[in-house]
Amino acid sequence: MSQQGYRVAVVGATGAVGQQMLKTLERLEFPVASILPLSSKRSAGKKVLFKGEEVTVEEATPESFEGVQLALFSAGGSVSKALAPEAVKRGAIVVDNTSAFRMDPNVPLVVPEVNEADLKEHNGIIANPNCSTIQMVVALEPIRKAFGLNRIIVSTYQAVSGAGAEAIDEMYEQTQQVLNKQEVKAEILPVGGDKKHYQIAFNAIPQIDKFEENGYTFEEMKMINETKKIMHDDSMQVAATCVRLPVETGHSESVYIEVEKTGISVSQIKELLHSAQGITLQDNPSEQLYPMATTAAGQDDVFVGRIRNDLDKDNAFHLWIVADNLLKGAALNSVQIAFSLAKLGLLK
Ligand code: L14
Repeated sequence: MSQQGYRVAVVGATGAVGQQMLKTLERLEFPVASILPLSSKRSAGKKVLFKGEEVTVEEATPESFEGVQLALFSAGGSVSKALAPEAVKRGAIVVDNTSAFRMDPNVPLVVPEVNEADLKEHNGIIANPNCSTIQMVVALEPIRKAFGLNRIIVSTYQAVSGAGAEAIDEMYEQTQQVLNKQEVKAEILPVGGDKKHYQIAFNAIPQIDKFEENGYTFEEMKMINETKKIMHDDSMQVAATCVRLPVETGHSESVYIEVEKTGISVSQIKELLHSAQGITLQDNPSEQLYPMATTAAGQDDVFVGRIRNDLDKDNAFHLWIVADNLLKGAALNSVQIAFSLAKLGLLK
């Protein structure tokens, strides 16, 4: 680190997550000596704001990373696959927010509240987990540590901003089209690259990312595989159903868990989560207090509420978990990884 900090590149700087990365670096005062916003050729030349200054976005090439110490990637998996190794070759540490390297056994997959120590095993690239995975493991790790965790069944209610800035525009345009009684145009959601597109306005779509052979979507399999990797437990039973809603920002999750210990009470779980790092407990039915996307949006914490005992199974519980998918689900977690790397002496 030079006296003032690190040279930091943000790849995908004009995107929904890239924009939040710049804002979060600034807001949390990460030691940035100089910022390098990078993008595809298409967005190069645009300006982004960093610490009150306009900075011109450059096209990302292998040579862009000369002299860069930290590179935050969020420009899609193919960009990461092509350029992250180039950045590492030139001495940068990469924090990658795509699914390109997450399940690579040589790449730590990190949520600092859960498995910060895994960073020590890095080989230049650190993967930032999927947004839905991050908020779930933050909320469940204190429970797993204290009581053991045998099984997770999750259904998600995911915001459109996870699919990018263009998907947000599509939702608003469709909403206007419905209100104006015009024909609704669907060109992006559920998945940009898939064959069919469906209206998201006033709808709920049970598809996020493409389908795999086994009938699950990639998003669902990401949640399943990433959770086991982050929690270091391949034998944990995990199932997921991922659904897109017409919410701009904030993923919600209905989560069923079975803990290992018997005789655990709801108030014990509440007590744990109340004092846990990065979690805000919002759970008071008599006051109608519970987490919602609209109140979690713009916040750093993961919000947990609606904690109940299962009525048929003694060691089972239901929870409702909400977080800002662009912040803790993406940009904030990446910046927290950067802080952890600096703290552990892993950033040169
Ligand atoms: O795996 O469309 O990081 O909401 C997270 C957002 C995949 C797409 C990931 C979405 C992405 C997803």
